[in-house]
Amino acid sequence: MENNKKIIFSGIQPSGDLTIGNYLGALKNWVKLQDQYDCYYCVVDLHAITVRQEPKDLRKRTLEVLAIYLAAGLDPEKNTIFIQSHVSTHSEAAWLLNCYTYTGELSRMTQFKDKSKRYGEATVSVGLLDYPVLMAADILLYNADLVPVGKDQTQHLEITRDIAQRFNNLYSPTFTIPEGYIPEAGAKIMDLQEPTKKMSKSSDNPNSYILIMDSPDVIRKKISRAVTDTLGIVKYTDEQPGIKNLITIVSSITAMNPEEIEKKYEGQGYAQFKSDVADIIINELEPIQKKVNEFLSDKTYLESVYKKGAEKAYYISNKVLRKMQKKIGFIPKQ
Ligand code: AQP
Repeated sequence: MENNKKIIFSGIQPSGDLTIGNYLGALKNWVKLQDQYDCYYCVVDLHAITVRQEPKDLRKRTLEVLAIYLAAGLDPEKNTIFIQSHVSTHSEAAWLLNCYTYTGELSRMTQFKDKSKRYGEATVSVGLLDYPVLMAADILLYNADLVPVGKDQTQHLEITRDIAQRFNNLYSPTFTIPEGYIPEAGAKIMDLQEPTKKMSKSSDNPNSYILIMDSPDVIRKKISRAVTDTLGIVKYTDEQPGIKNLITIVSSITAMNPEEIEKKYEGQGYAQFKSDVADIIINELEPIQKKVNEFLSDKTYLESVYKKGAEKAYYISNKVLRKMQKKIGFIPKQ
């Protein structure tokens, strides 16, 4: 369906169980965009295998992530929701774009440097180095105008823009040059144990994150163990990164601003605040968890969603892929 809405592309890797970082930083905002934009939301399983995945876990998580997209409120009638590996144009376009990307550009990426350090240089795959090129293919194949990204992903978006410009200059205008889209309520949620680091689903320490599917008891325990400080004042300041992070979480769930939250807990210690933070998270997640479980028990429905999404995504992206092939000088199939 052609329309004049701006196009958005985004995705989450099924590389671990999703955290409230993924929910508050990405999903909750995606839901707000679905009426205003033409959105493509993808479960990026091809990206997930840039680090080793257990096949049965990957299979299970891919469906779980899809169920979470739906449970969080993404409507498959309004958005194109699909699984990346079902749409072969992504891998094909990534190969082509590889030939317009320099190894120097890729080896400078912070995520590549961080993950290579973490997993050990000897086991770093070419796929991990190539991650940004696949991401460029994802975005450029749909001529996305906007890409909602967290701060951690802005470098990758820059490289997407560089690759697109390079291709456009070499041949003729082919790709829309995408812009980053940082939503107003786009919070960055930090690690509960090391609040100067971002909360990450692949962290080795389960106390560092809250999963979307964590039970109320687990959420209470993790919040009560969250690192704070000895000042005893609920204040939104860089000097108290742990408390600041908890305020950010409350603020992005309740829409109360940090000043209102500070005021509410004036003169109280951290115990009451932490107990309320846990309740707020539990209340937000409980209905989503219930829906996730309902979706997961209806595999036929999930299948119908991802099949329909992949068909539409293939149709749109194949047009752009063919344009790329033609400009490069490949002989058309028919
Ligand atoms: N802590 C966070 N705060 C705000 N937003 C976050 N996102 C992730 N963590 C936070 C946003 O979620 C989207 C999808 O992320 P991804 O799964 O593609 O990869 P990621 O950003 O690398 O997320 P993780 O959890 O840290 O994954 P791993 O550990 O596998 O690398 C993005 O929009 C991201 O900004």
